[in-house]
Amino acid sequence: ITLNQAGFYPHAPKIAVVTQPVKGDSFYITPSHSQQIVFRGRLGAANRSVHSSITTRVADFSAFTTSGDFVMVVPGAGQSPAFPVNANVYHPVAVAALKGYYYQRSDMPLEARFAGQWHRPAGHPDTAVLVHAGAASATRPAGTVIATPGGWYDAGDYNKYIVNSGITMGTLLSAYEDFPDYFKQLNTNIPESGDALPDILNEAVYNLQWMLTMQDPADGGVYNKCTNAAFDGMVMPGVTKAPRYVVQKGTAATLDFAAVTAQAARVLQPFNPALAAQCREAAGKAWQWALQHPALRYDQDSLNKVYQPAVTTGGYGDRYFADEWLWAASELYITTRDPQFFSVVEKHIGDPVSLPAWANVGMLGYYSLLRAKDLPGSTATVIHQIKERVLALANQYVMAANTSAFHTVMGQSPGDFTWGSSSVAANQGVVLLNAYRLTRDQRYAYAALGNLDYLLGRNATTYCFVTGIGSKSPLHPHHRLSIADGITPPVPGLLVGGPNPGRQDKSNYEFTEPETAYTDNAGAYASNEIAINWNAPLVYLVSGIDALKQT
Ligand code: 9MR
Repeated sequence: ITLNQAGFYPHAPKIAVVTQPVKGDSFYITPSHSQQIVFRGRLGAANRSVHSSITTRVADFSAFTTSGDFVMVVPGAGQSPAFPVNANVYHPVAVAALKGYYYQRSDMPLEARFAGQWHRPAGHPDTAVLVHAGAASATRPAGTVIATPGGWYDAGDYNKYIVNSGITMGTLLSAYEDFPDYFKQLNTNIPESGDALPDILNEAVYNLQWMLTMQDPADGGVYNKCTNAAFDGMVMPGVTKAPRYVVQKGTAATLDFAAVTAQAARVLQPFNPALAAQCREAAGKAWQWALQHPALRYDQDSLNKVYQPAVTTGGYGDRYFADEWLWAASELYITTRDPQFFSVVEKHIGDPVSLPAWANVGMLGYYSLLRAKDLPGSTATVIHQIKERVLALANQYVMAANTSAFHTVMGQSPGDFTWGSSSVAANQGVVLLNAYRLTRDQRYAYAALGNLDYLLGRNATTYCFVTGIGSKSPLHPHHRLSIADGITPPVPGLLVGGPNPGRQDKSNYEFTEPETAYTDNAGAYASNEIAINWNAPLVYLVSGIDALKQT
């Protein structure tokens, strides 16, 4: 019996999904510490999943609105894990998901008063990083030493990638821009808590300060990443002293940087005008560099044929830049109101736009344009078109949820189960919350909630995909910190990648169908790693839902 292990709101849809055959039609709910039946319901018709050989029966108990701790019993199928029903069930998830970034901080010690049992020394200082041969320029020849400290580790590895920071920061800054009052109250107990900035911005500024160091002041271009030549072993960060490098600048990194710094400039303006001004200037310089290098790919394999040492860490080597142009132009336009940027938005308005992913960021520009206040009337036609597109996608999602075996939007297309599939579910939820904000049509909010249900347990694997949350969550994520720290529970608040039938890690998977190809094994990096770009839409989704329940 799979369900959202974090629990349910008293007055929202509540669905459990039974994944084994049962003869009867009935289910009931009891308090977790008594046999008294407090709700009885009927299972829905059998529904064969299109992503596995599982046949499901839906147990809809939305009509049950009592707060407390409960279990569901399905005669013939046993009972569910205990789950709470109350108005705050997702708040701890929202706090944990944002706090997850603190644990990824690279260059500062994590103190026990903030990190609890996961306290640890600082990791990589990155105060003396080499300019890689493939990144050499006139002012910075190969081997030049630069400082590029701070920022979050990307994932289970200890490298810092601008492209992936881009979508992550854009998503977090958008969460703040969409729910500012909520985030002004949200305290994650980090060293900066209690200062003038909301903690989501404190956390984002930590990574922003690093991103700013990745821009070459001579020309405005931005290095693709700060990295080891090869992945570190499964050790604590900073234990190995392998040289660190910045590698070739690229158009995706530079435009993502421009988008993030442009957005940060307007978000930070009320809190830190000096940093905001620095960001605005950095964004402009990055844009200028991109105009000079409109389609320069970071092509690691080709670079490795020419330059030493070979770099074999994550590539994030996007080759299609129209969406980065759209996103950067959108953010720069909103922040500066300079019409040159809007003309680039208009140029790309006919481009296909799909769900956000690290290589697909156009939608982030859409979100910002839809949110922006007081845009000139001349933009109205374009904004209208964008709104129609977001709503069309959301409508397609809502329709899919009603018929799918787990009653989720997730899985509406076979491609949903890919590397980082959890972020697909989370980003679909973000699309839906944007549609809800545009229309206040509750169907969108409920469909978003359905994908949160998916992430927190109502799925074919029976796992809640966020470490430390619920009754069954990953214990062995592919996360060097969690593996090497000697602490039994993994670092909490981290969203694992989720089912991925590609299984590129070649680990042993007990289940291999699209929606079951997940294994809680530390070697299974293709389904059980964590990553900053996956946690960000989780932060948006769960915080947005927690924020909207008031309204
Ligand atoms: O999330 C990335 C996924 O879309 C790619 O298919 C995969 C292979 O290139 O890489 C993933 O990103 C990894 C990055 O390259 C290195 N750090 C860990 C990331 C998550 O697995």
